[in-house]
Amino acid sequence: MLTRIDHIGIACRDLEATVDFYSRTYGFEVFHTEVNQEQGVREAMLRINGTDDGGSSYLQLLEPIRDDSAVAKWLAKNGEGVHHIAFGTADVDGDAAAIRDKGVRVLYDEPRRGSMDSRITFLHPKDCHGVLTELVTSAEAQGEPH
Ligand code: CMX
Ligand code: CO
Repeated sequence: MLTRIDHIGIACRDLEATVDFYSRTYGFEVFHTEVNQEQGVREAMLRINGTDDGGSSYLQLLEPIRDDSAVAKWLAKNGEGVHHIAFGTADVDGDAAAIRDKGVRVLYDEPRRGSMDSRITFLHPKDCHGVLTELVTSAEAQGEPH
């Protein structure tokens, strides 16, 4: 079951400048940074709020590290802005399978590693009314009963 907004992914050209904007303008602080080689991004997670299932909601600021990455391709076409939304679930495997059965393309056969040791997969934006949609099971939620 999808129980919360885990994060909103925002594509940017300069991670430090974008972090600085969110920090100066709204007072949001960096909770975590990492490089995800597989996804081809440097990223900063800004924690916005806790959620009633014990998780959190974040902004995920994404700067591409390779020209052939999904975010680089998207930036070249659209410029900076909202790239995807991510829903949180305790069971990314089960939810992805159920959504695939409804005829929505799930991009990965098995969930991959996302921010902060989460497990993630994506739904094709063309099957989701134009919204690239990510499903996330956070590290904390892995192993919880669902
Ligand atoms: N939101 C909405 N539509 C999108 C999109 C996005 N983020 N990215 C691509 N599209 C649309 C394109 O506009 C294009 O539409 P048209 O055919 O109408 O022009 C179509 O989808 C195909 O796009 P493309 O530019 O040719 O790109 P690809 O097909 O090569 O890749 C996708 C699209 C979704 C398969 C790829 O971006 C992907 O695998 N995404 C998942 C991984 C990812 O985004 N990783 C970065 C984030 C990591 C993280 O969150 O941790
Ligand atoms: Co994401």
